[in-house]
Amino acid sequence: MRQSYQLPLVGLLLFSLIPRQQCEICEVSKEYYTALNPLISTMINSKYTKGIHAANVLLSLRLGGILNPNQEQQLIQQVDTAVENKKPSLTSGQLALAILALGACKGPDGISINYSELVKILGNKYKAEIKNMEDHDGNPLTNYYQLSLDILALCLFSGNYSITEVIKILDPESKNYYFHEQFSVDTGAMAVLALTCVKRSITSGQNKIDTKYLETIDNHMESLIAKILSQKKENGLLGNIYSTGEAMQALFVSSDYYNKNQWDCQKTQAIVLTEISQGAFRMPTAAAQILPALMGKTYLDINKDSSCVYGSDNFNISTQEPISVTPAVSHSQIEVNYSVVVNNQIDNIMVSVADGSVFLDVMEKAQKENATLFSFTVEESSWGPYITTVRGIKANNNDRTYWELLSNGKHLSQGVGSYVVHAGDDLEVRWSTY
Ligand code: CBY
Repeated sequence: MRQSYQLPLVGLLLFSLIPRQQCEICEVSKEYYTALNPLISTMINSKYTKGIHAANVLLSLRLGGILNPNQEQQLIQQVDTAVENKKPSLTSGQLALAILALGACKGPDGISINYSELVKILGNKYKAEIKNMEDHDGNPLTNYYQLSLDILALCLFSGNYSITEVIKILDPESKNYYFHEQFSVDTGAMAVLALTCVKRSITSGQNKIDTKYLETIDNHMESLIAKILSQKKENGLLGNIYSTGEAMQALFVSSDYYNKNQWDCQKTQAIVLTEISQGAFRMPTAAAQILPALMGKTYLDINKDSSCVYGSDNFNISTQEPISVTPAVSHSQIEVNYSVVVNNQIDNIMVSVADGSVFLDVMEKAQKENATLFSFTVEESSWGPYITTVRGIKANNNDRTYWELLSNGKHLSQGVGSYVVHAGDDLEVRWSTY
């Protein structure tokens, strides 16, 4: 064999010997991309009143290479304007998500984003989260899902953060991974993505001193992955349907930390595809959080220096009927029981609402009938309305309190704007500690 033929072979051999960060990705094959159309039309047709809530959608569509430059520009504008107008009032995670979305890839030209300024502000918001933990019994201003988004964005966009602090914060034993003693798969998954970024930056970096942290990071990841896998359900879901997409991303980037037989990616993918066809992802944010994993992408593919991909021909978006967010409300009325529970005090009322109504409609009806007992306030979140106060009692992250939603005694996995009530339901908002 002549030398010129041998060279590529030698190269291939050497390449296979280089230790790689293990990535085991299962993605929907292109022939089945039509199954993803409902997600894409939900996202493209979503009309967010607050631009910042579009960040998740923008990030997801850019990672998937789905938009054309025109659609992309519109969404960028929306997110960018929201960031500029609202900078001081954004939570750390909202800003982190906006940075990830705006810098997901390098666009053709258009508006240039001043990352360094935004990343500096994020660094300050992240510091404020840690300060709050010091002052309030380890409780951040927001939550660990957002702190992980912060670390991920600071890590991917060369912001300032201390590795020792990250290791301390993201310790798998922290109470902040749990709500009602239940491990939050969404939170754990985001922490794994953040830790993976930090780990990669240490291994590819110049600073050899930092390599001493690798072992602790490995231990954290191994433990978090075990906790995520312990929430694997018989049908393949990881946590619930809304945490599965991000958990898949975490498992894609960390196959070094579990055995192949511990997770059947195809099974998880199959149940998600079934749920898509049954309309489980009508919320744009829900659609945005599941899509990357189905296309074999993760938030670690974000790279502000690599060119964006546009308008995949595999999708035929324009002809798609948008899925309406609110299910059809019929004229027939149903009766439900609604109660507000504070410690041992229960106040309840029977209300009748149109069939197909959501939890929020019930609360509004109850408020109309008795404003003293059933008054409440909501805030718009990227997952729809979020109850902040009931009868003037306010949720507070410093003491881990919130208004919990239940139906027939069971904790709901949907918010007030999306949970469709059934005749005879026993609905409850309960003053709880998570
Ligand atoms: N995002 C965040 O900051 C939210 C992070 C998150 C882990 C999030 C779930 C996961 C995600 N993928 O976005 C989260 N929820 C948190 C942290 C919280 C807490 C918020 C307060 C805090 N410390 O920041 C808290 C109080 C424990 C919480 N979620 C409450 C609730 C209930 C809201 C009730 C209300 N007052 O309106 C509710 C409805 C549960 C209940 N039965 O009371 C709830 N959450 C649900 C259902 C959800 C899921 C939403 C699913 C859906 N289809 O609507 C969720 C995806 C999410 C949003 N919560 Co929380 C979790 C899941 O089921 N997989 C970052 C920011 C930039 O956007």
